[in-house]
Amino acid sequence: MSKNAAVKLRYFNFWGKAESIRLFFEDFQIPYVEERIERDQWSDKKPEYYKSGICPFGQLPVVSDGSKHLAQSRAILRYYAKKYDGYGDTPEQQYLCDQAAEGLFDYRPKFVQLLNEPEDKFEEKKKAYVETEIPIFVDAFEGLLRNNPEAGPYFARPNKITFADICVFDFLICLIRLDGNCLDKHNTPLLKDFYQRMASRPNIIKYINSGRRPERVNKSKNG
Ligand SMILES: N[C@@H](CCC(=O)N[C@@H](CS)C(=O)NCC(=O)O)C(=O)O
Repeated sequence: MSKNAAVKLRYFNFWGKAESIRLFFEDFQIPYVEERIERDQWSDKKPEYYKSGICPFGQLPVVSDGSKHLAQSRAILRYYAKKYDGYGDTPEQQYLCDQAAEGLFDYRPKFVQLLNEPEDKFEEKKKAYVETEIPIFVDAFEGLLRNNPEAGPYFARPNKITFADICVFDFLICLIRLDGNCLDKHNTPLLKDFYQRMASRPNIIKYINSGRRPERVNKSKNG
């Protein structure tokens, strides 16, 4: 990352809604710097960032790029994806990209709800999530890969990844943290192959091993 990068990502010190953006910047080698805000600093920073226009919705993540402040995690991802060849080449590929990315976001709320469970309930709720929710997700995403072989081994276009692949990979890492065998036990060979390809990308490996990655998935102790 360049110290003089014009792109600055502001978010909390966990993965949350920013980790797909971080992974995208890392994989596509887009130089950026970060401001990671601790939760106890946020009540002071929020009104300041809102009034100054840095946070148009009073929320994070935001990316400051030159004189512009970009909000909404999915809009941010799409913007950089379009700019740096991380979207589809054709309307059909762009559709596949959006289908996977939007489909994925439908599955996130239950995952976040699980992490936000009280600590004493977490193990019990996690067991139920691993048994019922993960199979539903991995089966649906195996189906996307199986039914769109023209894009294989990725979700939107062959040979070159897109932001949708980054988003799915980001979420698969979260699921594997809950159940290390989830890609082995549900008959999802295409999804497993996809995960392994993503996990072996040199820039991804470099980032994951860099020590720069936040430790927590979200603000809760379960994360
Ligand atoms: N739709 C927005 C939601 C952003 C959002 O919910 N941000 C949360 C953190 S994940 C936040 O800023 N919470 C603090 C607050 O609302 O004051 C996006 O995708 O970027």
